Amino acid sequence: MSNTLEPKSLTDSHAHDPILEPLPKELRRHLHFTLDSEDADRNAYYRACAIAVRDRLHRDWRQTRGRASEGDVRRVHYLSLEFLLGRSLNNAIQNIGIDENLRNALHGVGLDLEEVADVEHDAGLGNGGLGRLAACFLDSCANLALPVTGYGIRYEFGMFHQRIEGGHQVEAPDRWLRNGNPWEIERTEDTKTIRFYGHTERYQDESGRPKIRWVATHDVLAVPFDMPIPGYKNGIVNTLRLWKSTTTDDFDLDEFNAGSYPESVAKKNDAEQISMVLYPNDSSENGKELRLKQQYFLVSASLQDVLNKWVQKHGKDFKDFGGKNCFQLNDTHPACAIPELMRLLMDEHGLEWDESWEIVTRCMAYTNHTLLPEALERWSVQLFSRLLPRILEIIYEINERFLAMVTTQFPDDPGLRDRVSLVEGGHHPHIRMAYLSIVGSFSVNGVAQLHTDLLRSGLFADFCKIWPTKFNNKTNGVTQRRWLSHCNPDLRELLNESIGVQWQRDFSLISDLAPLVDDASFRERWDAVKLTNKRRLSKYVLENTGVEFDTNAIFDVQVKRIHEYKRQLLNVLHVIHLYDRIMKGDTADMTPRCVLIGGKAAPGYFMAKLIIKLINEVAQVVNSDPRSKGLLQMVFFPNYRVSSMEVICPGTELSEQISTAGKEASGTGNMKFMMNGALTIGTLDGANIEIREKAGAENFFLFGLSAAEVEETKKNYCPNAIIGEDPEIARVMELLEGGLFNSTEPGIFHHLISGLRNPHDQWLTIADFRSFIDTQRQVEQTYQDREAWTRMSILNSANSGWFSSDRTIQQYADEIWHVKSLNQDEK
Ligand code: 26V
Repeated sequence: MSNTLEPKSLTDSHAHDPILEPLPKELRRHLHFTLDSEDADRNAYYRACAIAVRDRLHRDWRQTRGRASEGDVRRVHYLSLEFLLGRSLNNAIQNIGIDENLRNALHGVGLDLEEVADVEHDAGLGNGGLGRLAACFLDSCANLALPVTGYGIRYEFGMFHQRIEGGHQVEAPDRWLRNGNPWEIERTEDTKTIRFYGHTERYQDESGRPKIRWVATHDVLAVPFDMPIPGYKNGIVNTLRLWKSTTTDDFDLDEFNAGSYPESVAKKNDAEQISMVLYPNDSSENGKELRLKQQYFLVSASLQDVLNKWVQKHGKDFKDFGGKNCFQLNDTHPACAIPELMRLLMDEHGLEWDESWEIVTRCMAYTNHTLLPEALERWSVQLFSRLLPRILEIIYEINERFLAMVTTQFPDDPGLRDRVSLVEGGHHPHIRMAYLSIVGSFSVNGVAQLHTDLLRSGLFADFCKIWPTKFNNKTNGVTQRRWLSHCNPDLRELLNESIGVQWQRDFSLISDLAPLVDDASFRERWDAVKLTNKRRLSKYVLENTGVEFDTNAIFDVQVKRIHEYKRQLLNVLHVIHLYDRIMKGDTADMTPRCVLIGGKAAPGYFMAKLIIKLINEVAQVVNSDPRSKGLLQMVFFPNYRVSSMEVICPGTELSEQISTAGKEASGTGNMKFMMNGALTIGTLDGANIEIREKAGAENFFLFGLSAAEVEETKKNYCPNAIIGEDPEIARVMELLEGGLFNSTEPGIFHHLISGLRNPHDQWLTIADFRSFIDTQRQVEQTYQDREAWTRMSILNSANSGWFSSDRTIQQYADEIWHVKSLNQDEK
């Protein structure tokens, strides 16, 4: 059973505060008193459960806070504009080991735990990979008992809800807080004031030193809400602190006194807008003022929080601040932390430039998550000077001093200065946030080996010449507790029985699975688990799309944000090819296949939305043709989110990781599928390369151009020639161009088609199509050899130990943060 870990583990009795009653009694008490609920339905019970579980985390939460501050240990603050947490109930009860207790308590009142847990709305405070990574990292930090606090924004509206109407994506607001959030605790006593606008002025302090102050500002309040992050049966509960914006009390006093009460109340809206909505964009930067406000709001509130606590303990002695604190910047979004910490130290705490800079560059570390030029943040100087005048002055000074250093140290490279300047010149100068992040940090890391190599040799080559040792790799990982143990309970039980239960804490132990490939009865059980998960997925697909997947077919899945570089279009072209084979009657050795594609498109991303439309139209044609029966089905899964992946990944057999090589920084969905025994069809991109290395090349379906070949091919790319010479590809284009999938809406796919045929197509879809078709054929053949497939599946899981975020976080802790486990002595 999952809750029979070693003695140090928390059973319910350990989690049991002396002032708490047994669970069934607590549930009744919360229904009756806390919620005053007349109904005893699953909604009411979900809330009662959540409160009861939160109560059980409480004592450890307080103790963890105490231990981290008492010991004067080095601490980490993970700054991120996104934390894509998903649901908390199941995660919390598993981590503190009360899952069976709660199941029984609910059973006693005629309810099913799964049904009750299903009431919880996902906390969708992120777009995709970057935000989900932050959530997996928090889980791993708690598991490893590291003193790490997450800092983010408590968006009122998370990632939008996606519906499909007439094949098109329709966005609706995500009011995830509508029924309240039982996991958060508001801490008004830690409220901070954040400044915007105004101007700076020079003055002399009491001792006659020249100083600068930022005046005539419009201030906003930041109120923190804390969420508990429980470790896995280790007595640790860390904190995610999310800031909500609100108006200052004195903000509108003049207007208020002048009798304009409604106007002064209306201003409240301005302030509250800052934390109102998550930007649903994960590539193109649009320079919106509100977005920069969000970034500075998060950074200023979080830094003030850390500094206030420091001053309470150490007074104005900042000598050791850099030695005891580390800020990890999740991409450049919180890059203002660099000038803001300079400002706070100099303007608020009286330090000089040099000592402040010494502190800042000792405690900032930056993670880059993308090579796509359009996703690199640049902010107009004009906007900066209006919104954050003091911060801009500091950035200018950082730049001046940096460029002076460059000129002295690299006299032989006169062009270097301009190339590395934090300010991009021209008529409308901009601040390059990635460059600011590099200059202000002691560590810069990429998120997979290839990605880090490409950063070193390409985007950041000049900086690598200046500071070669700053750059390092930390290949991403995912938490096996959510992405295997919780989401795949049947596999969890099979693993527990076969290799013991410790893999949930130490995932390197999953390698103990490998010898079991030769055990026929184990393989049979492995297949049985997969079948159960395929049935569960099939039911879920039916409920959400109206299409019933045939569980005899191979389940082929691509779920992720919709983006041209991720090439969902290549996947669709392959489905069209299979459909063509069906129409031609070329089906003798065809393996039945169910294709699922899911993901959200940024609301302003025209091509991505068109791809969604095409997927829906192809699905419609394929599914309604009786000739496809038993051979091919396809769906677009609507509103793909964390909780849908929890059903999708256990039931998947083939994981599609088909981005143009050199474009996907890492990928993390690829790791979730691997753990759950799916085989990957993929390019040599991001972490796929490491997945293939660990799984063994013979257990991975590789296709397509490498990153280096992509660059070569671009020099002389003729998609029309490839199409002309390959009848199967030509036929796919013919079906697409002939209007088979848009018979009532002529011409709508014109932009997709001309993109494919364009010699400047950056994504080289046609270049990789033949190789993709051939490799998919190999997939089909392998699948027909059931034993071979099962062996490959087991070996993929067995070799996925490296992709636990526990491993990633241990590397951050050892190599960047230099922090130790709070449970060190007990180890
Ligand atoms: C960029 C922007 C720019 C416009 C405003 C909103 C916004 C929000 C997020 C982003 C960052 C996108 C970068 C990103 O999500 N990268 C993904 O990071 C994953 C975790 O490291 C990685 O696995 C994926 O390969 C990478 O695409």
